[in-house]
Amino acid sequence: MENNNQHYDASDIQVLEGLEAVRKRPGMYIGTTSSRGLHHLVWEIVDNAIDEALAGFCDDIEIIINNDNSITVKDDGRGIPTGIHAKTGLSTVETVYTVLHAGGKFGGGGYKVSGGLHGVGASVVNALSKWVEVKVYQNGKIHFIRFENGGHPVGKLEVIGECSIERTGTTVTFKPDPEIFTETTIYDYETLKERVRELAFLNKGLRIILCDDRPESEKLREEFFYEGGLSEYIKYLNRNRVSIHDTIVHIDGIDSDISIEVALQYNDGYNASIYSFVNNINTPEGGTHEDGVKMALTRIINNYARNNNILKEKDDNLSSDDVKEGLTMIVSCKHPNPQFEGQTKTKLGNGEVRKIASSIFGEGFERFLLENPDQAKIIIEKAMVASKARVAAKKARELTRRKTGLEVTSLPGKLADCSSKDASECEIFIVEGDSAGGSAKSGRDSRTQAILPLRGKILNVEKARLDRILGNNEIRSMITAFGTGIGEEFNISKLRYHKIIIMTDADVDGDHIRILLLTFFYRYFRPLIEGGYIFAARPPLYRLEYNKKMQYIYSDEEKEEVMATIPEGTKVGIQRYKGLGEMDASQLWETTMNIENRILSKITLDDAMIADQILNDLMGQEVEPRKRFIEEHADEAEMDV
Ligand code: 1YM
Repeated sequence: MENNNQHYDASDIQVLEGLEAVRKRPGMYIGTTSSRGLHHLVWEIVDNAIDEALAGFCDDIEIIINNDNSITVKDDGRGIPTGIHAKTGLSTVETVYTVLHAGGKFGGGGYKVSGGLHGVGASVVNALSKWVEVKVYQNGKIHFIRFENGGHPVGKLEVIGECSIERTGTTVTFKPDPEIFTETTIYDYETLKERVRELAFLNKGLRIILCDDRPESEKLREEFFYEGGLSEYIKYLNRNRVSIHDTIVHIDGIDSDISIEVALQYNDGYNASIYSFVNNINTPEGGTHEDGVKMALTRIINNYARNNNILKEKDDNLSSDDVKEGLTMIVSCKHPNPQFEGQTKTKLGNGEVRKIASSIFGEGFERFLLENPDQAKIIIEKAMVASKARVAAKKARELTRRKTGLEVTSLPGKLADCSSKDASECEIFIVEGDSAGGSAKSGRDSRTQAILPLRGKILNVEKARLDRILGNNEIRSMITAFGTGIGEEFNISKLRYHKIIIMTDADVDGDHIRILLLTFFYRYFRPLIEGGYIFAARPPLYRLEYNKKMQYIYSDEEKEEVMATIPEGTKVGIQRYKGLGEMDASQLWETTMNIENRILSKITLDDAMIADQILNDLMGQEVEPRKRFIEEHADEAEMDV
């Protein structure tokens, strides 16, 4: 390798050592080398293009899944600087792609707003790729550099052709290294599409095109461009809901380099759907940006209701829960130096943001109410009704509370509790149907495993308010069994089982029940999901018998794999399990409940969020399309551990 830098040996070695460190511990840089990590690489590159768009130099981004599952990302920005970088003596392009954390520090001016959770940039993608090619269109020339085998440059950045002087931009193609991504190197179009859509909503006016050039995909090409940004996002989220006022409230402002953008609209439902983002990253645990906006929402609604004598002197203030009923809202904050906190580092911690978000949103929302008195009235009426229902719910809730002292409310009759009182070792299986419940009861380890059979369909909590939800027997049994209480009384330290395991049939009805349960947990027991207490059991789909051997199979792919290893001619007995009820107690124990060989999927907030969205998409649909939809999408609401 030739290099003008006199210290070239030392710095060269340093650079390669840096990239080597990424290859040794990829998890530290991209979280995981599973499919999720594979897709993460795309966002690391796309983020650089989005930063260029946010800086005002780029309008179009194109993402292509190529034939060989390599990815091309193109933008029409200024192009990564091509000159020699003073510190490294290498071209800036090479520097950005080989020096860890090289990102914006080299560019100077403007801060980097986008960037994934790990925000580590192009050099990490390079380190984890079989090869990378970068083309920069600048000053009428096409500059090119290629890297191979984890970031080794094949040559220097060189001019390989000419282009029109107007043409500028960066095109990057990378091929993830199968030695790193051992689980899969196949890109999933739908996964990319979800995030691309989100990015387009979050960055109004930015056009993102997604293409799938793989032959089996029949050349998919979709364009995502939302002139209205967050307003269109709200419209999209509310597409299956009935809104109660016409105008989507859309407010934005900047203070001390921190920008806040909020859009909202109320619907006739009872739940709140609030999504917040910092620098285009979802913050499911919320944080100061979300808090500030929620505080202002409650404050402004109460002020307006008092000033207009809708709330009388004797009335209590509307609570934060009251004003959230039926609310769909997105809060997007762009911050030069965000601090992330919380269990999953997805909660904004910067204190100064609370006040800024509250005052920017508060001012805008107050103006909206004053200028739109008809809509203001509808919104406030809704909160008033919610407030009355809250009182009714409180009464209903008392029925589910396990009373203290002499008045001990018994656990639900259907529950077969475990004998251990040490919650950390206790599990509760929520089982679909009485017959499976029976097998589970006789098969279990009764010291640590409790069984709660569910009889009827559980209520769709998207369609009911808390008081009605608490009237549902199946739901009441669960709440009582968990021991935590619900709503304002929720107390996680009273949780009686540290594993809550959903055990449903591997069919459409089972999927439906699981989606209903996940939605219920997502809406009312979110800390249980965040704390990692919720799981789905994975019962086997088949039992194979061949050569006097017996084997349980958990997926169709696994079945294919195993069948391929069995020589033709061999007699194979295949039993397909349609439901848990078909297994006797010892089979159920052996395959699905025994800690030694069972498979559990831990439910993440993402999974639950998807379940909630699936349910929303289903509302109001006929039964048949609903079943079909569940069949197609149920897998999305589950993730493997
Ligand atoms: C397909 C990926 O990387 N676009 C891109 C990257 C950069 C710039 C423009 C850019 C940034 C700046 C100045 C600046 C980057 N530059 C750097 C660095 N698309 C893609 N488009 N001029 C051009 O930040 O000041 C890092 S990324 F560090 F070299 F400036």
